Amino acid sequence: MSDYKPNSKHDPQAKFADNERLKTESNFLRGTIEADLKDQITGGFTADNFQLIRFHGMYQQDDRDIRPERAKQKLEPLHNVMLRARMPGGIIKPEQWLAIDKFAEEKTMYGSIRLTTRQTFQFHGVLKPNIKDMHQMLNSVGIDSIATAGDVNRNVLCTTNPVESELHQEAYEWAAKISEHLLPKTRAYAEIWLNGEKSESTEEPILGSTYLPRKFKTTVTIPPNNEVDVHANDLNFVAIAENGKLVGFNVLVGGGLAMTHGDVNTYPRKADDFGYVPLEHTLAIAEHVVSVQRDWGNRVNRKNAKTKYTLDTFGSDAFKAEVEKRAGVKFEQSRPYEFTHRGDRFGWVEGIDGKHHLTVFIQNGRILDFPDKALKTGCRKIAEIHQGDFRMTANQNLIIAGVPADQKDVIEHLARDHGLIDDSHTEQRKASMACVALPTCPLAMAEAERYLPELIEKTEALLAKHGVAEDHIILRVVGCPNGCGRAMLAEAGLVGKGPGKYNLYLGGNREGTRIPKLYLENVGEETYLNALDELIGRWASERNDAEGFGDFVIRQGIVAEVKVSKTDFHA
Ligand code: SRM
Ligand code: SF4
Repeated sequence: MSDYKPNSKHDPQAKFADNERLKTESNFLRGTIEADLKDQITGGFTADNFQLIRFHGMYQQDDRDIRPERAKQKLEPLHNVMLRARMPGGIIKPEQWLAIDKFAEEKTMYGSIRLTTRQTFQFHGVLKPNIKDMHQMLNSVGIDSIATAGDVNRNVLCTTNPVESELHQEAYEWAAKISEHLLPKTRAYAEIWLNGEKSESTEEPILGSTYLPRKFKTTVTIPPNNEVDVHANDLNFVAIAENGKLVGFNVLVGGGLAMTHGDVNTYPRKADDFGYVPLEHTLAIAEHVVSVQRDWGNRVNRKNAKTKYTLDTFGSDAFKAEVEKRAGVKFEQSRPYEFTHRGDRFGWVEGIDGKHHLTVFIQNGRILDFPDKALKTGCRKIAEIHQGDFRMTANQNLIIAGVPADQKDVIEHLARDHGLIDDSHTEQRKASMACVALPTCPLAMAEAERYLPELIEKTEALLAKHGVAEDHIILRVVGCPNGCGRAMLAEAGLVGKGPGKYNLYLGGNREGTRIPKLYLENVGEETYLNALDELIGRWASERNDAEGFGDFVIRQGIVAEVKVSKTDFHA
């Protein structure tokens, strides 16, 4: 179990965070969720259960647009839950799609399926009486939502690359194995949501009885595509292949993007390269990166509890040596690899197995029947006839994968008829991303998803004005500094500060290997668009061949490069 030495490197006087108490007292994540579920007086979950349902993949929310009106009427907020499914590698079968489509349509307040930046989907607006049915529906088609939130290892990402099918299949299998290996062992989920037999408390040999100090994120990545944004993750297995066969992984530890406005002890940070391990050590390494973080991570201050801070507190070398000691494995010298891009490859591609794969752009990942585009109906109609599978990308898009040649035409027709293929989308639109933010996210300080379409149009106009309409900037907007839309790896990232007010960060690169730096603080649209207008103008006329916007602003010294986050990010 955990050999966490209270505060050895952290504040020796401080008390543990309250989340530690609630995990300890939760009886392995059971709490009193079942009793709460029967309580009709409130639509919400009370006391510790509000946090504990997260470990089961749900967050309590309410629609912030209608909150003031309900308060005026002396009604409690319209409590509901958001559910996030566990989908290692983002692969979902057509029959599963049809089931989630039906549930979204019939039993959620918003009717949408929301693809996330971590290769899964969310339902928003599930009212209490429908929660158990939802889990049972998911279970009936082989989906669960265990550990997609809370202080555990989350949904494991894997590069969606159906083209090199063999390598991808192997990498995907590792993503699924790592996900299983690091899952909580408690039976709480089955007992509460699936009417499973009641059991006594459980052992958590990997996570420990108080689980991890904070959320933990893992990827399996196939270079040269860094679509999963490794530097947003605590633990990354970068695939190394020889003659098209996977032989092992370079292991990158300690990435993460969140910060708190005004708190210089928080910062986005890239992952450190620990070295190469052959395949057979993968699970041991995963287990012991987790176990060291479990035991050394800060359980006093949740704002400094993620692996990135543990590395900066103890030193990356000390952390790595402890992983080697516990796993009984020495990291070898890293094998060479390169990330060259991270966008999705839209349109059709043919895999080495002769199957065809269609990547479609889903703005903000929001699958819904919009007045001008019936995206949800289109996906449903495709699922009704599709013989392959769907893959959700880490850029909130969707791949209709494994299509035999004789079905290509019919799928393309359906996609076009329902707006899933739209040739008018610019490169800029396809390179832009936002987090959910308002109205469902309780932490949003400014709009993101609802603002993105307008911002894209304005950015497209600036590119056109400077004669570079065919080019793009990796542009990301987030409603607060938690950074769920990964603005802290964008070439231009807007981070919400207050209604209509953002910080503008510049200088990430196209490969996703550089953290951007603050350029403008707490400004409104006019100010940041004027700044972008000037900088895009300079970029268009002064850039080197094919130089990305982020590289340009660094080369020109418009912002300083962030090399070591701890010292450079706030300097
Ligand atoms: Fe996130 C919290 C949405 C990816 C960092 N995130 C939230 C919550 C649950 C708000 C809350 O705690 O009540 C948001 C729910 C909004 C809603 O209404 O749906 C939320 N995060 C999302 C999603 C849906 C954004 C999206 O538009 O796709 C992504 C779901 C991923 C998934 O399927 O698991 C999402 N969140 C991320 C990422 C990006 C990534 O992982 O690639 C990050 C930054 C990377 C990182 O972790 O450093 C991210 N979310 C956070 C944080 C800050 C964590 C920290 O280190 O301090 C929070 C707040 C927290 O944990 O306290 C948060
Ligand atoms: Fe909510 Fe902030 Fe995450 Fe956006 S970045 S979804 S506003 S927590």
